[in-house]
Amino acid sequence: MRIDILTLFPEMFQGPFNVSIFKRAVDQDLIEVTIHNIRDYANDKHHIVDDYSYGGGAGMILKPEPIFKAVESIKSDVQFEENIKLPIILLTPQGRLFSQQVALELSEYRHMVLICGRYEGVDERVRQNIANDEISIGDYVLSGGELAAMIVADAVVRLIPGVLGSETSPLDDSHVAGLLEYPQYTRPAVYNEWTVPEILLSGNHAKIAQWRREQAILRTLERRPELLNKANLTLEEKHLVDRLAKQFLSPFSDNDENE
Ligand code: 6GU
Repeated sequence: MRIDILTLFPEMFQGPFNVSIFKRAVDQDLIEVTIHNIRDYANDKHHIVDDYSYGGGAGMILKPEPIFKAVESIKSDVQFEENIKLPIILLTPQGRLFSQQVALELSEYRHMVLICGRYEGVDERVRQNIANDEISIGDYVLSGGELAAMIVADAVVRLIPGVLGSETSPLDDSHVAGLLEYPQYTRPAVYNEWTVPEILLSGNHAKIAQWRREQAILRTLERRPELLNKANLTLEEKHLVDRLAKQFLSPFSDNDENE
């Protein structure tokens, strides 16, 4: 996958993209990331990228021309084909909410462009005529889209086949199955008198798988019960949820197993 990122602060991307999984993906040519400084596409002498808001009000607005020029340059660079959709995504608190589902959707593309908004906003014509998608990473306000772009890129890149080692499947991740992850332990089996659940040491793989599934369901029920509505649960697991909900979550529960 090719990822082009438009930003006023290219240096912000140096850290996260040069370590670990991301770096390995670049080194193995599984992804190609190009960071573009929006300022380089401003043609005027002073490379001005922002201006006052029409109608007044505090704060500067990102101008449309440099962003338009940067995107045009990327399109011509890759011999943009009209009939292949190229996601051109504006990172903004007004966008659709990012999720594992959105990451999965984006990981199917061969190329994506991320535009990092800054200052008080971006000229509306960028939304209307240049971007074809807008993404927010949550209901809070960041100083700019850069951190959001890194988060989107990270979540998408690790879903590209070959990026994670063969042992780790992204399909086991939290949220993929609609559940939070089960508790995990490594050696030592006893640390400060804190023990690892015995079943994990039993070697009984079927029992372990069942325990993990139940723990994932229980944890999701305790922390993010709304996720259970979308999780793919068997009928048996739905009954388990009902039982657990009664047992652990209801203040009126009498813990009657035979109910
Ligand atoms: Cl994508 N940008 C900014 N500036 N703030 C955000 C965001 C994006 N997502 C959540 N908050």
